[in-house]
Amino acid sequence: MTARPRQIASVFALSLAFAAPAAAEQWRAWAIHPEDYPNLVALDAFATEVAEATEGRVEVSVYANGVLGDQPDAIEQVRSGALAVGNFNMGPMGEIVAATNVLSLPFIFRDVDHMHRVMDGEIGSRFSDALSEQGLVALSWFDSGSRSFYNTKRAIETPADMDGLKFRVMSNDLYVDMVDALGANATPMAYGEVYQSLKTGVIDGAENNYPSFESSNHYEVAKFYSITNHLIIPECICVSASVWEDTPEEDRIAIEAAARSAAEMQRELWAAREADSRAKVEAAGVAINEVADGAAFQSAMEPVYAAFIAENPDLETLIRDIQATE
Ligand code: GTR
Repeated sequence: MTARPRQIASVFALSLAFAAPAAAEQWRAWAIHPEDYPNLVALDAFATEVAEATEGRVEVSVYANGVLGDQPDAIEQVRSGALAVGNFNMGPMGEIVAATNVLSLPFIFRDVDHMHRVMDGEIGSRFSDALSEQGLVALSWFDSGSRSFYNTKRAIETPADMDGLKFRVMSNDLYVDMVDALGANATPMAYGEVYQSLKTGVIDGAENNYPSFESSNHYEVAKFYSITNHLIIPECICVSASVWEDTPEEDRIAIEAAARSAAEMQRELWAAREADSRAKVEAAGVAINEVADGAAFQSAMEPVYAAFIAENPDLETLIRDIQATE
């Protein structure tokens, strides 16, 4: 009676050994958002396509909710090869890859379509080259919409309304300069700490797109969302260069294709999620307003651009080329 299950078990073990060769590469992928977020849905599709297209030679496991560390930390882990993949926003990337700071200049893109035309064209490959010099291979670009300010105190109509408010920013000095230039105070802080800090009054506000404002629950505490659209920052699926070097050419081609389809999927899901998140926060009582004087926010950024160009003269051409892109 007992011989049979044992026999089955050994046959099973044997077939497993053939089905999943020991050589399968395990790639851990860092992501900051929850499972139902467009990025995560697309990363899961990426993982499935990679497994199929490489016939199981590469297995991607996606870790949501930033459980593998905060973003600046995760960028370092991917650079060192401790993690294989990250879905990174170019905001915190600026501290490591200087050229990507250009993407963090407020109002550098006129709208999301402009950002797509830039990132999907020749200029996008200049950013990929800069990333790969720092150990990161950008396989494709995700959307993260446009960011606006929200806070617990009042609607912002003009920069003067920001006076004295303390805003959380992502880890990048450029954002401190941006908030300073608007007459408010900036506190760089990890994304995961923002909810509690808003709740306890350590900060008065932050800035983000609708899906992040909603999925992070910041809207439960910050009831004023004022549309400034000051930042449009692309995100990458980035692979560790050291892991990439060890990946056979044939698999690289398949993985690149999977990353491109994941980006297409993410962009479609993104558009729908923006509308859903906006509706959800409004239903929860968030007052959303278009700022009265958008041009005042833009002109307040002139000194930020001037200081940035003075410090990074080699990046001026890149700025001008983006601005000149139709
Ligand atoms: C989100 C972005 C995250 C993270 C976050 C933040 O929009 O997708 O990668 O950068 O903003 O504000 O820290």
